Amino acid sequence: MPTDTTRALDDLCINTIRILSADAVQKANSGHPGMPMGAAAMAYTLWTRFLKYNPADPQWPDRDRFVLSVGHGSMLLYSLLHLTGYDLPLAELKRFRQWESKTPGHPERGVTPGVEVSTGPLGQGFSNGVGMAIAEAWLAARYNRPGHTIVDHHTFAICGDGDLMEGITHEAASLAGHLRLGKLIYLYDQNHISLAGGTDLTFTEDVAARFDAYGWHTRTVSEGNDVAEIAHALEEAKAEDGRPSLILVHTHIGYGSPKKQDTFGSHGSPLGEEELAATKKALNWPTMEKFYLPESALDHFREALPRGAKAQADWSTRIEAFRSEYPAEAAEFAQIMSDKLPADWAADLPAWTPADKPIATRAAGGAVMNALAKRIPNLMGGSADLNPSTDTALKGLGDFQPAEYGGPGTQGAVGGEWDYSGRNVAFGVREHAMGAAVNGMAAHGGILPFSATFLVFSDYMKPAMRMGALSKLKAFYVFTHDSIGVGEDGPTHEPVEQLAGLRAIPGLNVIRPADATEVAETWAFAIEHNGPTLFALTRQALPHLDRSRAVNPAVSRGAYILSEAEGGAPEVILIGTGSEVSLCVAAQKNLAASGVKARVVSMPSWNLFEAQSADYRESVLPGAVRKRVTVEAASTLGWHKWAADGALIGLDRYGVSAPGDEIMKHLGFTPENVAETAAKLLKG
Ligand SMILES: Cc1ncc(C[n+]2csc(CCOP(=O)(O)OP(=O)(O)O)c2C)c(N)n1
Ligand SMILES: [Mg+2]
Repeated sequence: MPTDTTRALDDLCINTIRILSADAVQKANSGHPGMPMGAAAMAYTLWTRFLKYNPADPQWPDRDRFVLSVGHGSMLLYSLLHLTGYDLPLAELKRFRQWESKTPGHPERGVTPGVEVSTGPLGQGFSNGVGMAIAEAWLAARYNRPGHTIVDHHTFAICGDGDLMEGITHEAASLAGHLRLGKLIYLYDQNHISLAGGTDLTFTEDVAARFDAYGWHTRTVSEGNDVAEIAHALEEAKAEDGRPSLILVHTHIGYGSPKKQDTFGSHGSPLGEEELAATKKALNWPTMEKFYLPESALDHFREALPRGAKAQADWSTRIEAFRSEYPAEAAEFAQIMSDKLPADWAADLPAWTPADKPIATRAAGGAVMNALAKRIPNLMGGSADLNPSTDTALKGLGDFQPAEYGGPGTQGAVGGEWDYSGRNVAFGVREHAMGAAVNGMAAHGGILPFSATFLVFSDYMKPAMRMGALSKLKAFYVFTHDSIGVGEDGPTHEPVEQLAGLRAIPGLNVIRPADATEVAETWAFAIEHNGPTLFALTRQALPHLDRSRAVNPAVSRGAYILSEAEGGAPEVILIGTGSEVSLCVAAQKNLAASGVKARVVSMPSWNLFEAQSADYRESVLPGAVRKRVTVEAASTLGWHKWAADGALIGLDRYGVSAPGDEIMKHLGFTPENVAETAAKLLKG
């Protein structure tokens, strides 16, 4: 039983989180005080009694992962990070939400030590956590040996009503339940208030029943300020290793504020000086002084430092023992955890020649991924129920599944081991959660994760990819069926405007390779690059391009001269991407027959080209050659940037259901149309 003194210390610590958060929001005159005040007790209990972390080494590989899915409650996390001794001085909390502070409005990975993922768009953090738990389970299955447990940590999150309303968490929770991710433990800050009112306006389902149905372990904590009750629920959740856990904690938003507690008024605005003072009084806070931290509370929080150092030292001892018995495995583990590649990672990359039979770039992608996966042990991922179409199965490398359920005989199983060591994740028809889970796998560390689906469904994944790009996560988003070349499935399945939107995402490398060789180069770029890469691959077969007249062909440069004009300087430049590059090559021949000198530029990636030197860009697209034809079976939005005084061949309408090659012809994607358009330009 807790003594009165421990209770008093608990209360003091919990109030320290509340007041510190409210003070910082007040000083910034901006932010969300209610959430930290309501969830302070659960956060305190987790961070002082359960969470395994070392504030002195935020990157320690075997730390528990903590995700604040309710990113608007960022001051809760910043308070915890400061109080427990991370490198986040109080001065930074005093600069909450200010220019270049380490305490941005919502947590941002890479800005604040101890922030695992950027959160704010509700539902993303919840779903990142599922990816983190996948990563942990895979690493544990691959590296732990009897007597050597070197990967053994939990993923905790605090989520809120908003998270659980979002569709993405329905997908992610369903997936986590299916996968039986027992080391996933979520605290749900169930305060019945969201931004614009009470949840009786919007959200009245039985959340526990819903999660029970997903196969989660659920438990309700009826008094959200009761440390003992919260601790008991967390113990129970930790003991439950066959199911993820959701602990529904009944809390009061804005707890302690006489006028604003339990109101949506405390959700997203400072309490106000008067109400802040009244809150301090109501909570028996000893002073009105701002940013006051009681010494005994700080001392108690700072016990995290020796505790964390000891936990990490114990782990280091275990790693040493592992290394002496399993040197090769230990070396591989060290390599992947430090995000390094094996020296021979590219050794098996396939190569093609123009004489080879045409193949779809999705098929080339599959061949390349399988070659990479043989050498790169931590390349893993899967598709949203599209393995037969995306060609992204890693053959024979196992199905990431709970060993006790189903089995390798299951229809659609990739083959190999059927357990958490499997490298193929069946994400199911859950694109949005797939994107966020892949981000979580990347953020966890130790995994090079990929997702796969049709390009048209990138719309279902885009919010997650935006977060991946913002956070510079090394993730591979593979998309196939990248144009009207899809054919018979028709306009619902034929992307038009997607590329334009995706290209507008800062930090996302969008690459649309033109043939199998460019696919291999795209993968090679992605594997070595820090940050996310998006692949746009075809369903239909494409010829292998002849590079005998190319100048420094390299996808990594974004665009290059694939086929230089014969007989002198080019009069016109034909710029294509993906499946349309071979049309440009054929058009070049047509034009040459009538004496027109045309250069063909393959432009797999706008953003990579933009990153080149001005000299290089000028060498590919000389300012003096202003007649250009751009060819892409997608929206023309943005192509004016490259076309100078030229013409755009694109698709500013929906596609059609018909055989793909017929659609291409009817909608103007033919060598003849490209050549005629160029000829007209030159005449005009
Ligand atoms: C995807 C998304 N939609 C909308 C918002 C804006 N928003 C921020 S917090 C919030 C309400 C969240 O409610 P809840 O999780 O209950 O948080 P609480 O009010 O309890 O702190 C909304 C709508 C957002 N951040 N992300
Ligand atoms: Mg709420």
